[in-house]
Amino acid sequence: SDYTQEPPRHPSLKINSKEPFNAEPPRSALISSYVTPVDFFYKRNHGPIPIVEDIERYSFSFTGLIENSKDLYMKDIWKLPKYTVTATLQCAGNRRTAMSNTRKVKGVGWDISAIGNAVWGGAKLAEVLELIGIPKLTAVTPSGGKHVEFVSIDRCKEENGGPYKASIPLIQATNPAADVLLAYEMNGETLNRDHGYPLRVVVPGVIGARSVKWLESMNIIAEECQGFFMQKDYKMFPPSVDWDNINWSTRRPQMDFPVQCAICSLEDVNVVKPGKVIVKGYAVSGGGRGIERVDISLDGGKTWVEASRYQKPAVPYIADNDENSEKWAWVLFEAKFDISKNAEIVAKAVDTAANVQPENVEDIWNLRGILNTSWHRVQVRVGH
Ligand code: MTE
Ligand code: MO
Repeated sequence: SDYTQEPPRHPSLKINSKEPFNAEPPRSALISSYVTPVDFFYKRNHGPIPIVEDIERYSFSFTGLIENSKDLYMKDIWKLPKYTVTATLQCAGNRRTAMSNTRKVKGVGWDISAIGNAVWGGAKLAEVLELIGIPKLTAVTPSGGKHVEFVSIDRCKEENGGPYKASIPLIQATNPAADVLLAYEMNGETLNRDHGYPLRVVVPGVIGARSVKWLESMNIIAEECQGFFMQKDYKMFPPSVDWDNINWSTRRPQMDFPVQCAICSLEDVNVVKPGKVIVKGYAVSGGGRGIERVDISLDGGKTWVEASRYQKPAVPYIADNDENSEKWAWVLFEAKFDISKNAEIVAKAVDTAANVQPENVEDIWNLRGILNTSWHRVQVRVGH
């Protein structure tokens, strides 16, 4: 593996692992704008960043349970209508460090910023699949294909030097309302190398691991992808399962992410002056479920106050008339308080299906440290 040709990155990113490059922005960067700037968007990789030099010659292949295999070029993708979807991408490992602090877990450590909200531009996967003869809303092809597998150009050690891969059900891939994109733009600019240049998958509402970057091929397959990241990782186990008694086949690959929120305006180490404190952060849920409410407590969860929420209705350059165009995106929340003494400030969100975050991280502890969605707590000291 070769890390000598990595792209330049913003110096304020906090590096959790250098090779492969895994980094997140400071908390405050996430709340300074509704759409996360590309430079401050977390970067989650499992190998060196591939280089695609000749965009004219770049192609990806379609194989598997279809009549005829086919290669598609960027010009085939650019020809299709361009959709822009505002979607929050979140790594399943977001907030892992806090889970590991209660009982050790395996995986790259992350604070609360392995998440970002971007405007992705590209072709709808449902329309790309039509090019190879698979109609919209297909659950199974005549030859028994039920999943679409995305295979990358990159190479990673978990796959023994093979490419990163993942799959989603064909019915989701062919459903235009699921907004699955083959994206070539991020925030109105050409996708950069770190985020998947020239072409990546974006699966809104689903853990980031399924949004495969640097597409090399797509396969129509009968069973879900058997790759490492589908079968031996990114599964949610109960707290009783540890490395000596794990049976990976007993659990399904995680897809939708659960309701989540975090406070980004404060750090545990903050000493604030008595008076106004601003509690600001993000809240998001998976599967297209919106955020119904964000509750804030100044006394460790005994009493609560509702925060105000902000979500952009639609950005001007979005030529999309879907009324719900922001349903895959986070909301930013804010509440102001007067504080005079030390406090444990807590945030918890409720989604539109009335799902709530679990109170304690211990109850959702799992050996891989995924989906830490416990109430987010910040200890604030008041000083003079
Ligand atoms: N795709 C490839 N080819 N290789 C990877 O390592 N990482 C996945 C996903 N797609 C990955 C990938 C994971 S775990 C996440 S969380 C997201 O990409 C991160 O996307 P980002 O780096 O654009 O934020
Ligand atoms: Mo991830």
